[in-house]
Amino acid sequence: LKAAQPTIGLVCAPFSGGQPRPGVETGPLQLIESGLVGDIENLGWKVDFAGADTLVSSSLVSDKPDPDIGILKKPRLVSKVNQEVSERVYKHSSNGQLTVTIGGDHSLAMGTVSGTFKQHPDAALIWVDAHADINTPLTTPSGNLHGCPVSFLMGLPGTSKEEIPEYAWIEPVLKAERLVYIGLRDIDAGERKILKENNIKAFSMHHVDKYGIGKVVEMALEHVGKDRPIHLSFDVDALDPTVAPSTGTAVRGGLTFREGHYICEALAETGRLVSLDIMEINPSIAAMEGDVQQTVDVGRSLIRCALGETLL
Ligand code: 4U7
Ligand code: MN
Ligand code: MN
Ligand code: MN
Repeated sequence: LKAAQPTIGLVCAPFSGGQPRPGVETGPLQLIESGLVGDIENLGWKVDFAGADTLVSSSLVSDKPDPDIGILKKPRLVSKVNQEVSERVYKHSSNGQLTVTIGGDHSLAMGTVSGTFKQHPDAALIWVDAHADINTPLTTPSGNLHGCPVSFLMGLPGTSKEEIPEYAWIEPVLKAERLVYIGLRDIDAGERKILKENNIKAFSMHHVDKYGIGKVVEMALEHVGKDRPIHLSFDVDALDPTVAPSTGTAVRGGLTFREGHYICEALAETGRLVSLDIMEINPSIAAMEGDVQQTVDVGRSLIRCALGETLL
């Protein structure tokens, strides 16, 4: 563990407004109640944690009218919550802490990445997900903002202050060459075009099969530049549904338990991880007994691995 960075800033984000399925807002509390804080302390970190129910803007804004903007659903709520998340993450980050944000739906990455990049403008973003989450207000087929955070962070067409002033606070901090995907297997037509036109590096499940996860992570780090601070945004639906069943947008053919953990371990090994998101655990989704506990346990162990548990 790095002596210069002995504290984890833990941000709890019990939020579901970026997508339609109830329950994902209870993911963070489940992680906390199952022992996440103790896990992190046992690894030798201090934990700076304001509590599990401290995200206030969600309740402040949710009872106000929030009509669709174009096709976008709950656009003001998602914006307000993320502005608050961004401030929280930035505060931890500017105090030299490694930030861990537990969601909640993946629209929350608008806030986490904004907050991280304010402190570390030269950072790289590693996005582990079945989906690219790079739809714009003009391309999204669903209007669900958990499928759009990356486009706002990059300032793609449709996200500018002029086009959508409700999101004027988001700075387009993310350059295409600082972004890399791992685990993709469900991309919309509009997203495919964006990835291509912007030359964004993406390792799909095809590449994981072809090269193996070790080589994929090595190539991913090489692509973004080996010496940069790293923000890892991990959507648990990157994992195969047999590994992480309790999530809202499961897609079969995903990462194995070990492949998911390998990514976290390899990033821990770089010593350059400055921010980590674990997103989209939905404890209300279960086909079988044990699904929720299994998914929460996987979330906890991904976090432990990213914080150095398995480094020898
Ligand atoms: B998640 C989708 F159309 N692309 O935009 C969309 F397939 O954070 C899914 O990765 C987005 O879970 C999934 O709604 C968002 C859809
Ligand atoms: Mn996803
Ligand atoms: Mn996602
Ligand atoms: Mn999802």
